[in-house]
Amino acid sequence: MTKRIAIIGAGPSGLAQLRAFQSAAKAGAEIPEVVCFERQSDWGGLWNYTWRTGLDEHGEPVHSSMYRYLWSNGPKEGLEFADYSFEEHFGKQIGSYPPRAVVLDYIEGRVKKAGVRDWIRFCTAIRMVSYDEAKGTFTVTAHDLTADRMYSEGFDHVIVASGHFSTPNVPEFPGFATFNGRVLHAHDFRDAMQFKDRDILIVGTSYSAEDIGSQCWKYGCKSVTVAHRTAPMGFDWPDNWTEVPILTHVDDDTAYFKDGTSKRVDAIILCTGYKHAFPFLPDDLRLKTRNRLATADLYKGVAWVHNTRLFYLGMQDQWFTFNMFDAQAWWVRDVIMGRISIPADKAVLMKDVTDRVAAEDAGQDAHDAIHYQGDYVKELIAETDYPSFDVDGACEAFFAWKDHKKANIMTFRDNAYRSVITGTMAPLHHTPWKDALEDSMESYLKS
Ligand code: FAD
Ligand code: NA7
Repeated sequence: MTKRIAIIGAGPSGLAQLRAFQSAAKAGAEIPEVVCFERQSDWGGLWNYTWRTGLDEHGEPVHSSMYRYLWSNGPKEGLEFADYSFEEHFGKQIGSYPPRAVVLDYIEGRVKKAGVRDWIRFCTAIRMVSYDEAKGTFTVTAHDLTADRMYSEGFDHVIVASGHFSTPNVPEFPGFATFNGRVLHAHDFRDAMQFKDRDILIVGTSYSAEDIGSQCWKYGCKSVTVAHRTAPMGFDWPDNWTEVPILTHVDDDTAYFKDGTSKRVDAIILCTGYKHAFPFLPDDLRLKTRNRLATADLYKGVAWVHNTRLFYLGMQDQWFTFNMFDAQAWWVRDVIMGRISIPADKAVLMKDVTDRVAAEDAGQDAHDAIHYQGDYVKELIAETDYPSFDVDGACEAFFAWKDHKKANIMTFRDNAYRSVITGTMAPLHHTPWKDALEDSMESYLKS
């Protein structure tokens, strides 16, 4: 009997898995039956922008954390698919920091070409997965949101590709309940124009803090104050930016900080990260991990050590994204197709996890972290037929990007890098990022 595989989520990770199986089929292999369940009405995961916040049209939690005017926050040369270049998709080389719509178009291009859309059941939320030890199979319970019908089916393997930047981590600070301005998490941030001429406070110092603050600055907010718990970001910010220690409390219109200073603000945006959340998984199958490069309990970063018929994709914190998801998806495919075997001894699997954690912890800085994840991508690729590419070259693009950010945080997106897939140099974009207020795909792709 043909094996049945369930993939949960049709974002970049789930789509990588579909492409991995399709490429094996194209090469003449017999592949299992693959069913991908996607809660949203379209593919693309976080890249599928919605104006909605809170609950969607079906009463489901809105998945996307992306916002208008979002441009890639790292160079596209670090994420390019090895089997589908930007040049193949757009018919020419394009700038290095494409806006969201351009990235989504690229993601879609590869899976449209592969013809895997029919493998996806859209508007279908997974409600529960359980494992039958005696049969060695999973029962997956799905909710067809359009027909409002629940049903269960059996699968030999489950691949969780539901993302982990969607369920917000929302700390509370004293006074929030009576603050007269708006308090929101980055997950619900949609349009920087809403903060034009406003004084905003951002809590957090990572990508969301940096980028949402930069968006608000670009679209004309009056001032940006960023409160850090651990350390300031330390970039050379524009004059109307201030970095302060963590918030202690707020009153009706003013935020107070640990160093005794205070600032009147109109809105507080909590850029305080996300939680790995899998409400559809029981305790024995549910990953619990911090947002880090070496996750807990995943052999080779993907196979659930407590039941290696279950896989997770893309659960790491991310320098590498699309090409890392590909490396994982090809590797998982090959385990399922019997081309790679996973050791039976759980102690060996656990040692793999602890070794990865120790190797990440041994790194001193971002440079080491980028190399660490690059090496992980190389390790997986070496075991499959995913087209090998110059991963070290992609690391170089990340290092140059870090330097450009350090030199000027508001102009780093005006740089260009060389593709490690096609070897061609990206063109410099026609308009500096700070002046490119209109960022449709059409305007970005004008040469
Ligand atoms: P997701 O994109 O989150 O997709 C998961 C999918 O699973 C979704 O479609 C969701 O609807 C579905 N799903 C979830 N639960 C269920 C369920 N119960 N049943 C059925 N389906 C379900 N990366 C970059 O490379 N460059 C960037 O510039 C960049 N910017 C980012 C900006 C923001 C604000 C955020 C939050 C992330 C950004 N990322 C960026 C990182 C991002 O994580 C990856 O690019 C990518 O989207 C991860 O893909 P994924 O498929 O693992 O998860
Ligand atoms: P990250 O990268 O997980 O960062 C979370 C930030 O939130 C980080 O600066 C944390 O500070 C801060 N944080 C978390 N909890 C608190 C509390 N309680 N108080 C103050 N500060 C807090 O999330 P991002 O949203 O920035 O990025 C996620 C993805 O979105 C990423 O892949 C990007 O591409 C886009 P800490 O340093 O721990 O003190």
